[in-house]
Amino acid sequence: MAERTFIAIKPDGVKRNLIGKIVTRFEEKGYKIIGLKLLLPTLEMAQKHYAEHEGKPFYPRLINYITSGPIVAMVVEGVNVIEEARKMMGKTKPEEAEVGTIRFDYALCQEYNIIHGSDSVASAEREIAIYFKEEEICANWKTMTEMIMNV
Ligand code: IDP
Ligand code: MG
Repeated sequence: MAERTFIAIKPDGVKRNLIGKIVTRFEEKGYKIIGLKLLLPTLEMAQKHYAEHEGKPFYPRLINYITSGPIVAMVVEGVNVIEEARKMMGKTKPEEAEVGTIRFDYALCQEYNIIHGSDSVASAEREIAIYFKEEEICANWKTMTEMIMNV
């Protein structure tokens, strides 16, 4: 069954002009992008997003980082997309990420690691609601493959 996940190209990804390359990976994989926008996260958005990390030593820097410039926020739909997008991203520490993953290929360190992806159905729903209004999600259209196959 199709799932939705929240993907964000973090400020370092935008500042390094990697938007196109990263969006392309999700398009080429065959996922359906049903929400997409550039926005500057507010302090409130960042705090909600990373509430699970509040109190950890890296939390203040994480909040600074994520509010330091625009992000590209995406809602991506597909079968098993939550788990597979995390695989495409690679592990949090780029040096532990597999060759060919987004973080291995582009990230310079654990702190500035280019991309965020939800880690569960519950996180995906929660994170999508932080960054998107329901009417900003365009779910009611068919990819070319769906059109041709008449599904
Ligand atoms: P994830 O993004 O792979 O899910 P989390 O452990 O949820 O990783 O951490 C959220 C984000 O916080 C990371 O992507 C990274 O930007 C930052 N971060 C995590 N651990 C550290 C750390 O030990 N030092 C600095 N930044 C960290
Ligand atoms: Mg996480």
